[in-house]
Amino acid sequence: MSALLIVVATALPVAGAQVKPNPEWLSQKYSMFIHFGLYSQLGGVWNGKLVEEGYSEQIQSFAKIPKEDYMAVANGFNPIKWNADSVAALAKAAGMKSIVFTSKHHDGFCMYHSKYTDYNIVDATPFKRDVMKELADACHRYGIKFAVYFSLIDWNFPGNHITPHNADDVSPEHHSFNMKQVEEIMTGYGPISEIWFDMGSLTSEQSKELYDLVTRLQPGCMISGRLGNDRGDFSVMADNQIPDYKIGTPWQTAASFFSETWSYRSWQERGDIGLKIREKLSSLVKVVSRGGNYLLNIGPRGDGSVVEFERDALLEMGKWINRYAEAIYGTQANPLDHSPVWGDITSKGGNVYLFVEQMPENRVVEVDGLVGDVASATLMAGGNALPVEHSGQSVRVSIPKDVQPDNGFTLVKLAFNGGFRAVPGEIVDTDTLTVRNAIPTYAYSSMDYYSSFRSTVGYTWHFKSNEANIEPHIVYTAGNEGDVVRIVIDGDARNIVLNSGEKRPIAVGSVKWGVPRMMGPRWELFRSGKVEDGEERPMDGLEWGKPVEIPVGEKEAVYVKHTVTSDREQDILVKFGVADGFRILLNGETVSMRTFVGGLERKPEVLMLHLRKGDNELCVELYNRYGNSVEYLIDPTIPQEMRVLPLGTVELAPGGIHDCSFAPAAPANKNSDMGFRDIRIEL
Ligand code: H79
Repeated sequence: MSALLIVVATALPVAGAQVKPNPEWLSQKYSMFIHFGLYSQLGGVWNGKLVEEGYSEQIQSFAKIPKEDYMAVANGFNPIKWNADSVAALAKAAGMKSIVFTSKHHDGFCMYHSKYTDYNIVDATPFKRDVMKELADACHRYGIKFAVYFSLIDWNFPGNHITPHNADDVSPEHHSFNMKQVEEIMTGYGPISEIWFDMGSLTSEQSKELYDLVTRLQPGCMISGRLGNDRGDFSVMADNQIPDYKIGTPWQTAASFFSETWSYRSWQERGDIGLKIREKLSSLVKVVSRGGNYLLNIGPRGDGSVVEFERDALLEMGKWINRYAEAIYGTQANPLDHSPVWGDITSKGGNVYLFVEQMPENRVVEVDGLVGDVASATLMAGGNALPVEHSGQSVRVSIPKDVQPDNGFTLVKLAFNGGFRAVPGEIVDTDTLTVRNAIPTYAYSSMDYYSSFRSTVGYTWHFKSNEANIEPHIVYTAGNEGDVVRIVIDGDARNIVLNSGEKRPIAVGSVKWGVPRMMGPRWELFRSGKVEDGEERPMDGLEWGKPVEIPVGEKEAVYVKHTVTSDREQDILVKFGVADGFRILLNGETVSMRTFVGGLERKPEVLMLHLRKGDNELCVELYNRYGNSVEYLIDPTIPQEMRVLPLGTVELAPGGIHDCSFAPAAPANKNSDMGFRDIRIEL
């Protein structure tokens, strides 16, 4: 135990100013992404043919352009219309707070003056100007934060090949080249607000080395989750994806103007600009109301000019954003634990901002779950007071008939005297807090681009009680023996070591296990494979509780399947060995999905399986990212008992509704799923 605690103590940040997560980054909300590179010169056309497959910035891959031919494009790359000041000015007018610029994309061509390769804008083109330096300087002049995109794969690096997935390994030579380039970027371009690592599939050490390098050179620089192995400071959703849930850790959605491409495509059908503006504003509002930053991309032409359609849309969006700046910048996510049917919500201080996108038929906008003294409801366009009723926890604002939406939205500001309180939508009314009646705190785990998923890093409950004191107990499985968890009840926080809990048997009926079957190994990115298709064979020689070593290549998965026949509907406890990626499915439903690549302690999981009467299909996916084997271990013969620990006396705050939260006390990693599938708190 003490060893764990020492590790925890050294991982804590040094006292003083908060460096990460960078508060300035968290408040940005809206930024510009720029895809500008050699590919911009081709504009989605090769040898006179439109290249329709894939993104245009990856035209070298999708048009199968020979390396020499692609490199020769540099001889004609002369973006004389590039004007860094006007780009920074555009971002500013658009309401964007930072610019993320492609220093190097997958093609390996550097848009800055790298001293480690001549394949760069200064040494390889007639233009001979460091466009990235010009942009960094312009940003700093205009008060816009400067940030860089950096591809972790590089098709131009000696020995590398183009793959269809871009989730390539990075050789030691290539990694040290990346390290040197990241160092020159971090030291030659002034303060960098974020580094947007992209693609590749790094080893844990490579991810950590890059993380440490950036943090050493620029401690406040936020690092994208696409660095892999759950090492990022902020999570990046898959391209153009907006989560429909709130995320408890810093996150961002990167979006392209057109889903087909990020970089300039000369033949792109752009459609109606008004519709595009509404689409992108709608995305911005969704992202901000869920607590994220929205990064919207432009793809300048090969001559360096900004496409007028994109410029005009950004300027129009900027006017809208400036009209409603108060409801966007410096705000918090929707305080409620649900999104209303009519749109989205942000909040700041004692104010709540309603973004009405689907005007209700009766033009009454209802917010359910806010308690406080409503001072006023104001139509943000024009500032007129609106009729408002407040009863209990429900606020209803009437929108007059003559109010027209502004680019799809009607914005209402609700001001409260002395602040408001958000009432939880779900209140547990049994005396057991379980994973099923919890409100999860989500993060976003990313071993690599494909092996990314919504992870759970904590639970919250709201429960009813009129007692002044309670004596709660925590119930856990043997798999969590030794873990340290943090439980906060009505502000009373305590760290609990899950140690020597009293044993509480669970009743078990008759269960029969069929002959296990095995599928694979087969090449896969974690959780991309379908567990139902694939050839199965009987797995011989498996003994309960004895690890079996299965040879597996890197990025291969094996699946072990069991038919479990139960004489009744019942819960059983089963112990499983884990792997780099670990997923358990019971009757087609995921029971647990975790990765163990971000520094988490690797130990067997004990999971409760809820069997139905009759046959149950259990499938265990073991994904191997590193090394050359996985160990399969399963043991249903472990003692069928939970562990129970008293938490001591907890004083409840006055009032009938109380809060409880649960999380690991010092998670090795903020993004990785925490496990604890079967935790319970008995009140
Ligand atoms: O720079 C942009 C992309 O070029 C880069 N990330 C963003 C910010 C990226 N590289 N690889 N990937 C994203 C993975 C994308 C894979 C796919 Fe597809 C997107 C598979 C299917 C949709 C690309 C587009 C391949 C086929 C169509």
